Amino acid sequence: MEKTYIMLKPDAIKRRLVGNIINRIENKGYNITKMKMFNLNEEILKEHYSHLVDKPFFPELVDFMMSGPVIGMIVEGDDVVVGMRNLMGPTKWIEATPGTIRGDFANNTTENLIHGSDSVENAIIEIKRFFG
Ligand code: DAT
Ligand code: MG
Repeated sequence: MEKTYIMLKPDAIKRRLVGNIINRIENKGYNITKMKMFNLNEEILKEHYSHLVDKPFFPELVDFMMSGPVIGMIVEGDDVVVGMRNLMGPTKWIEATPGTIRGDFANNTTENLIHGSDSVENAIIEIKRFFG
């Protein structure tokens, strides 16, 4: 069964959207097989967002991701990597259509509620990074 790494960002927790988002994942038929709440640090964020370290918004992204706890989870299902990206909606909130998590709840590109691995290859790396 395919696996992906999902992370509910600090805004999802602050806005009390955790239950709503988990409902969507479960309603889709995916299984959450591991889950933990924890705090990120700058070192792990530089690794996790290594493709973005040179972007002007990187400091803002790090501050936001460290502004409160996150919930990391492993989600399993057929084609779950693409399936979860579809449930999440695209990165830019303005492009995310209603019905998606970002489309329904995000109004800011940085604070977009949820992370999901963008490929099967990265899912394996991210699961190892956050669950060992
Ligand atoms: P995604 O989270 O959809 O995989 P990404 O990996 O390109 O997108 O970027 C990681 C996070 O960085 C994204 O969820 C929010 C933030 N981000 C990306 N592009 C941004 C931008 N142009 N301005 C502000 N924040 C941005
Ligand atoms: Mg990404």
